[in-house]
Amino acid sequence: MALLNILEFPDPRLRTQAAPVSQVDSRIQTLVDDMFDTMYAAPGIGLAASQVDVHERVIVMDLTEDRSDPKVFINPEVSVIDDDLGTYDEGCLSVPGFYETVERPKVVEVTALDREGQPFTERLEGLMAICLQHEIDHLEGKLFVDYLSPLKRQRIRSKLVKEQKRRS
Ligand code: QAP
Ligand code: CO
Repeated sequence: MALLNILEFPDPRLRTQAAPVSQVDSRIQTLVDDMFDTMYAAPGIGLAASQVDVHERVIVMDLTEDRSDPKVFINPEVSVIDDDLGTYDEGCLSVPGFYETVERPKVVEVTALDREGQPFTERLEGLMAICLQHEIDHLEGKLFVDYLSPLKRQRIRSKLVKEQKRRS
């Protein structure tokens, strides 16, 4: 059991593009396990490795209240099934305390490797589809605040910087 430090906006390390995982070995499995510990402790429903300053393409997710459906996506590739868009009030462990409406495709298909390095393909919709797209954005160095107006983003940035200074 290990808790990892979660980077917070506007930390520039969150802008790093993550590299593909070349081999799902015990190092990656330990990272996955530590990411679940960190996400469940927060608590959160999704976490990308970028958020814990590991710039490799690894995502963990569990939308259930009782932590009964842990999902791992390594090197995820997502394709949009149709161009039907939906909105959701998204949050992020790297943007604590802020929730804003973001629009994304409603249904996607993902191909990825699981914790054992086995490839799988799944069609996702609802919160699963939203959360996966949000987490894949992290791997590209993108945050949900990037979809907001510059004014809203700047307000969130100022409040978080103030809070971070207060804590340090
Ligand atoms: C990403 O976010 C997500 O502000 C996962 O104070 C969220 O787990 C994708 C959290 C919603 C789509 C929709 C946020 C915890 C957790 C906070 C999270 C906070 C404490 C966020
Ligand atoms: Co996030």
